[in-house]
Amino acid sequence: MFSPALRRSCAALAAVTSLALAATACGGTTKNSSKGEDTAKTSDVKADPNAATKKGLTVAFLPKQVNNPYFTVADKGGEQALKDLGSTYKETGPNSATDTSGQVSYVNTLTQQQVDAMAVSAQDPGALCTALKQAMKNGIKVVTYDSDTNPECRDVFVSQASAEALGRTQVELLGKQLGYKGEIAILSAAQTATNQNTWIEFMKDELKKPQYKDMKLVKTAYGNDDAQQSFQQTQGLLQEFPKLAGIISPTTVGIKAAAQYLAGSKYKGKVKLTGLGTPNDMRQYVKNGTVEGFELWDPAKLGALAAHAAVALKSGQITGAKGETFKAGDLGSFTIGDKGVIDLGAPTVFTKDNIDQFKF
Ligand code: RAM
Repeated sequence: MFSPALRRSCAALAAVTSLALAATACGGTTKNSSKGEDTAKTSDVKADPNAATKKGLTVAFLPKQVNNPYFTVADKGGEQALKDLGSTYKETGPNSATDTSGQVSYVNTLTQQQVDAMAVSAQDPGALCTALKQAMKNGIKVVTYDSDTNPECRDVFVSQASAEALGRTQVELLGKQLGYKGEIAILSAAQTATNQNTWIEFMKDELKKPQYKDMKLVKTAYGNDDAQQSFQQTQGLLQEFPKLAGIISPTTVGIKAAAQYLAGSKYKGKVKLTGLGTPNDMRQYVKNGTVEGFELWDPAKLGALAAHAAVALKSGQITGAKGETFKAGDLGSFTIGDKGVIDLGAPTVFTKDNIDQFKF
């Protein structure tokens, strides 16, 4: 749409002036003809599924948190896929899962650097929106993966699995382990995390079904995807609710810390724990009887799918509209669903019977 020189000056202008001024001067707003709204997305452009896959692109991964082993694995998947596609990978991001302003700064820096696309796991659904819209106005494709923003702030969201299925199945797993009885708590990540909050809404809805009438959610605690805070929050839950029967922790950092606390306490094997964890983190707790079962998707495949989606967008094979399909290498073909969501597939439940088959 813009010449490289104009794009460069627009990005430079955005860096030194107010975003609104830069947007006006660069005329970056595209009309969404179907809705008659101003949008940063180029939704009037048609996808060409047969367009050649572009090479030599730079795709940046911006996870919620860089020192979280889950994102290390996910982003490595993205790196490998980009290598296979002949493009370049880079990763940048905050150390803490509650540093939303840090994430905003990283988005702005990537915009100034004029990457071709970015894959972002958002700490908050709205906080990154102004920065991401500015990126899209500069021709950068925006993929959210793992944790979404509001839909208008990105081109597509690469989701680990259906959010509804993830929320409901975690309650089912705990229900079975508890004989459908007792007080339960949730140990989540950051209070603003889009992915955890969406799953928790479905958990609450699942708990309304008759089979859960004797299970009561007494509290949702937040460990902020920090090992120490998550450990302390688990300890706090058991002090506050001495009759607590079970915990769901829909975060790899949270479930590991909760397992560590339970394993060293009198509650080991008595208070049930499930949620979302990596097999590598949880293996010892499954083997020592602290945890019976939990679930997750393959994070490397999630990262790889995000990379493929970014390159397909930049190549013009997809625009983010419902019904468009694209190929993602060994992962197969994917179709974009409602609100630009692409689902990776069904998660795996890990127990002592299968955990040794999984090495991530
Ligand atoms: C943590 C993060 C991530 C989530 C996983 C399950 O690593 O919160 O966003 O998807 O857990």
